[in-house]
Amino acid sequence: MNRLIVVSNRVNPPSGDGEETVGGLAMALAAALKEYSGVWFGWSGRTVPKFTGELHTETVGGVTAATVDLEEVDLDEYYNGYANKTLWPLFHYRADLAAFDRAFDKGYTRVNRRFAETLAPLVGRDDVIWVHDYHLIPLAKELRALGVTNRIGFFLHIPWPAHQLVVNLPRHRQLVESMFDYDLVGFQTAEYQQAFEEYVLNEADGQVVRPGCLKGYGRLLEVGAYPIGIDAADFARMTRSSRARRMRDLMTAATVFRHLIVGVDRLDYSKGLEERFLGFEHFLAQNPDLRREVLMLQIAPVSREAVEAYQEIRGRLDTLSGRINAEYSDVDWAPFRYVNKNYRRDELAGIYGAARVGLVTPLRDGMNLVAKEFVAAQNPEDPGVLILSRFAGAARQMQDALLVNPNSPEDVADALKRAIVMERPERIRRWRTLFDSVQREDVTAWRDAFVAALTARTVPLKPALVV
Ligand code: ADQ
Repeated sequence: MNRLIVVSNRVNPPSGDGEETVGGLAMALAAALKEYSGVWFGWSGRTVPKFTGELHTETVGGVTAATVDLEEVDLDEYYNGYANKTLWPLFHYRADLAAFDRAFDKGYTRVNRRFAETLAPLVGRDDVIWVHDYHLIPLAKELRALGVTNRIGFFLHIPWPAHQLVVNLPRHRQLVESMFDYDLVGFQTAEYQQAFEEYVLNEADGQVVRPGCLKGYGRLLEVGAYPIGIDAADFARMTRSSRARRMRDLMTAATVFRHLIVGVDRLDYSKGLEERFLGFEHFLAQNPDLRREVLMLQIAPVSREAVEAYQEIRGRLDTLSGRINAEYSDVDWAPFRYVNKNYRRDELAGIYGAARVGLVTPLRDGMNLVAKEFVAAQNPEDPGVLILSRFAGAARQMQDALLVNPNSPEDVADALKRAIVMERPERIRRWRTLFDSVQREDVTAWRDAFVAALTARTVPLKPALVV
């Protein structure tokens, strides 16, 4: 391999000062690219009246960022449209929120073509291309059409849903067929991989040639599960930083004689925030003796504000958090703090470190990196307890968390009580197993496993026609 070319919708090269932008994908790729003198290609985040394909390049921290501007209509149809109003809700089991609009579909194809046309001239003979996430599923197809024969891999950061959901997409066949233009497609968990295989078997009359190799649409495709991790070493270093310590002290002082319960999520309906708030409310109602012993802090910076479903959930959360505090607060005390702000990662590490409970209860989540960050930030001598949704991809690896059904306020309330009263030996025992896996299955292991599989000889070079 000459260079690794990473392609994702947004490009966030590491600034190295702990102030990286929010978003699990950005965090993971920044860490992954550190070791390669790689190129990171994607949208600049800017719009222009007319698409020109002009490339902006900048080298930051050993990574060359190459970005391109899009038109306003691209943003509406491709990013806010097909990606975030069609694929995101559907792949998170919210078919009720999914919009099916042919203009979105066209915009999605157009932007993927524009990306391919801008990227193709940059690709050297031995470069390996690694495409990320649901915004760019058809990118390999567009690159192949332009004669790019390099190895191209794709990693899906969100769930691949059950077959019955995928068929809701008006052009699901074309979308899945375009995935066969990759050499390797990676999923977060074996469950998502199986769901994809099931689709191919049922809808494409495909077959599993051998484990991890599918035949469909007359072609072969390697597939695999590559659970993403965090940069555990860097996170541990950040946990010891002066900013993290200051934040931890601040939070500890703000919660004397009380246990801190913390949630950190982008404000997204898939993260189960409403259900979590109801779970906390139920806990307060059911446990009058423990009420004054806890403070719940929910950090949820707003995201995707141009999409109506996000505006609506924001309104509902404001109402619910107000209701909980109005019902249970006293003159000297309030049970709930709800903050719509971004924090530096070192500050987040400090907040996690001060918490007795990490409450991570998405309704669906490809993986969930907050769960792993929470574990990495704990004090080994007196660790907090992770409460984790069984519907997060991370639940597979994190069986020593308290696993809950995020849809059930009673389940969440019971787990909160259990976590609050849990004795130190049990907390240490559970944390140790979790921490071992967070360290072992970190972002470097994820990257190495994917890149090794993509560059391995068994992966067919495309176009691979099967007769
Ligand atoms: P996300 O849906 O963004 O990622 P997640 O994996 O939890 O979800 O990552 C969120 C990241 O943003 C974490 O690193 C967290 O620390 C950070 N963050 C959240 N709130 C913050 C705040 N207020 N201030 C600063 N940082 C904040 C998508 C998928 C996930 C998958 C990742 C990576 O939806 O399922 O785990 O990609 O593959």
